[in-house]
Amino acid sequence: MANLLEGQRAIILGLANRWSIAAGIAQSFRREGAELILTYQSERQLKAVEDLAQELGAARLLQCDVTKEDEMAQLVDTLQKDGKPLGSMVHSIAFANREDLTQPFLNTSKDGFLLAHEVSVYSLVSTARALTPLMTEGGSVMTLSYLGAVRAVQNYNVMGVAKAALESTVRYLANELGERNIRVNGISAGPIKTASARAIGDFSKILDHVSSRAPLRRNTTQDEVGDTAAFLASDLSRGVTGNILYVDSGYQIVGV
Ligand code: NAD
Ligand code: IMJ
Repeated sequence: MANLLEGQRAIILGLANRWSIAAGIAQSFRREGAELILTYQSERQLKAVEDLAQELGAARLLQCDVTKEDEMAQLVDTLQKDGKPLGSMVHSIAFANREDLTQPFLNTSKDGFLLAHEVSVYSLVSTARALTPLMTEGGSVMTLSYLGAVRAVQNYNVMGVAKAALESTVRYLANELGERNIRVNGISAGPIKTASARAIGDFSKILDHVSSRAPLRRNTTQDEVGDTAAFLASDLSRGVTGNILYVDSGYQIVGV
């Protein structure tokens, strides 16, 4: 079969290092022939992502902190000047204050609640508003979610509430953007040891718990998420929008 994304321009937001889910997605997209535009949050990630972007054969590597309007405007300006239509956009960004992922949920501060929602949810709305005008031939928008959106997962707390809002955002955006032939979906990934996960205590226990109970009896990998993302970016998924696809070894379906 021909490469799924041959000739497609794709932007992937949220690359921090080679363990990032965004890196797994970039690798799948590249293998399928996409032209890659990668973004990272700040200078802090620059060294790690520079080498990675080169390895991945990225066409562009741009800085974009989603809380900074000038950086968002600069990003859109750069892509507009390239004058090529965008085929897909991947949103792989989340943040909450560490204390809000360790303390009781009841103690979540208003600032912490708003920060988590600004970075992890509102940014899907703002990036979609900024970038979908470049999807002049239709397109595919996707974001990353987690089971904590629909279950009470220990310590996930305010991030779970934010992911619930993110999944709802997927449905509202899908409903509006459908008339421009732009599809919007979410991938709910099983636990993966990335920088955002490593910071969580006992993460190895979570991985062992899931891999012993999931139907596939193993943990999820970045490349499994990457290949589902490639499907969502491709014409193979042309009839799929407003959905959350679980890439979690089947863990989500299991009961006691
Ligand atoms: P990661 O740390 O590699 O990626 C998170 C990214 O968010 C980083 O690149 C970080 O720079 C970026 N980010 C944070 N604040 C930002 C801001 N203000 N502006 C721009 N970027 C910002 O970790 P990851 O696990 O690859 O996370 C990617 C996505 O996958 C997140 O939405 C996360 O919730 C989701 N997810 C992760 C897992 C897991 O177990 N690792 C499971 C399901 C879903
Ligand atoms: C995160 C916290 C608590 C439980 C968790 C996670 N479980 C999993 C994650 C069970 C799988 C990872 N995950 C799905 C995330 O979305 C992580 C988001 C995140 C992580 C951090 C750590 C460092 C920090 N802020 C963060 N903000 C968001 O300071």
